[in-house]
Amino acid sequence: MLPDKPTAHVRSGQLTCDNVEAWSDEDYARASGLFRLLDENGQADASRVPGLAPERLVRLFEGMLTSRLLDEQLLPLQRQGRVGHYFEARGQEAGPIAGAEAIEKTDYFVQGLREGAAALYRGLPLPTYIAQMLGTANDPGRGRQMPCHVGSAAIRHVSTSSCVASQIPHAVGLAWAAKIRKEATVALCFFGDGATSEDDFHAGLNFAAVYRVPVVLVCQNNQWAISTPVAAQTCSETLAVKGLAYGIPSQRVDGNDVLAMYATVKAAVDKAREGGGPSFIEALTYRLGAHSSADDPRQYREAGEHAAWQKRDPLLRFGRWLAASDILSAEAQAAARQRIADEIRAAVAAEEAAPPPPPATLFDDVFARPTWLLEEQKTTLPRGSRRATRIPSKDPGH
Ligand SMILES: Cc1ncc(C[n+]2csc(CCOP(=O)(O)OP(=O)(O)O)c2C)c(N)n1
Ligand SMILES: [Mg+2]
Repeated sequence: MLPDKPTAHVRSGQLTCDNVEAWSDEDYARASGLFRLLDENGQADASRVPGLAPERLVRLFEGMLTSRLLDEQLLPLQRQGRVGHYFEARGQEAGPIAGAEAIEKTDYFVQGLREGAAALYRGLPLPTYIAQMLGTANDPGRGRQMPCHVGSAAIRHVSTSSCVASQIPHAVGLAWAAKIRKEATVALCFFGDGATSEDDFHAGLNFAAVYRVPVVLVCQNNQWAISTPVAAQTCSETLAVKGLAYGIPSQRVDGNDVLAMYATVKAAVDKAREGGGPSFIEALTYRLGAHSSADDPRQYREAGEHAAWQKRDPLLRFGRWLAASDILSAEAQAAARQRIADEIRAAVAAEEAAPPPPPATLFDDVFARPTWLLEEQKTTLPRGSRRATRIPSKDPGH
């Protein structure tokens, strides 16, 4: 699907770029057009649908639904002061779940702000995910990160680091390390349209192309970076054409079409694994919710725009196709909604009963071998602060 040029090689320690050919009209059309398999009414040409078993297609739907239901339950908890801050993924679920399906356990998923549900899809237990949201003692990150910053070494899911675009060099570095070690590992990295104006984006793409690393870069173009519309973000025709400038095969895809996203990411991942180098994918989508729980998009968006994109909801489109294809009926979809919503409610209830991380854990994971200074500070923790108390959270903004 994505072409395999230009090529750059590192030969005997020396970097050389050769065989650099101009992009063809076809390559350019991939980056400036819009690849889609499911139309806006949820219909698809059966001969073009990726050959996934029905169980995988159901799993994709349930993965997207889980993301949606987490938003439906956790944003209200933020409003009640029970979660510190929240970033919804509503409307953008297709890309991350398709990506999670397209990679292997040994690959890295490097998320941006709104792809946490991909960690659940790749095996993170739901209670651990909720523990991160609430910052309880069961959070492997020991409550040190903002909510929605889930990470897990066990499943190779890299937490977002809050600084927009900083995950791009991280993902490129992971992929480069895999290449040096001759491991068949791919890094799949997500970021937003706003990230494409950051220096880390430019450095990351350039490095990825020159060193031909096995990274797949997915830009979730949800058309807004807080209140900045994408038209004010760039003068490029599309975001995907930026990839071509760095020598990276690039494709623009309907990001609300989970089948097109899966087909595109899978092709790019397979190519990267076979030594074909990086790919750049622009996923055209829309942020149906606010930027975060500290934002009100009514201040800067037209109501009509939102209504139009609600009709292109990725869950509705895929749900219609699954029902029409006799893979998952509307009733079965409603039952899945009920079951997953109950699981989330139960996980939240259980985790709200858990204590916060003990203050002494502040000293853990700072150095592999703690310094004498940290050891001393740990022993001198004031008595009163050894027992943690839960403080009702005030949204810090982001
Ligand atoms: C380097 C940096 N600049 C600014 C911010 C504040 N900020 C947080 S998210 C965001 C917008 C990001 O937009 P985009 O990349 O399109 O991702 P989206 O929020 O749409 O998913 C900004 C400006 C930040 N976190 N880091
Ligand atoms: Mg954006």
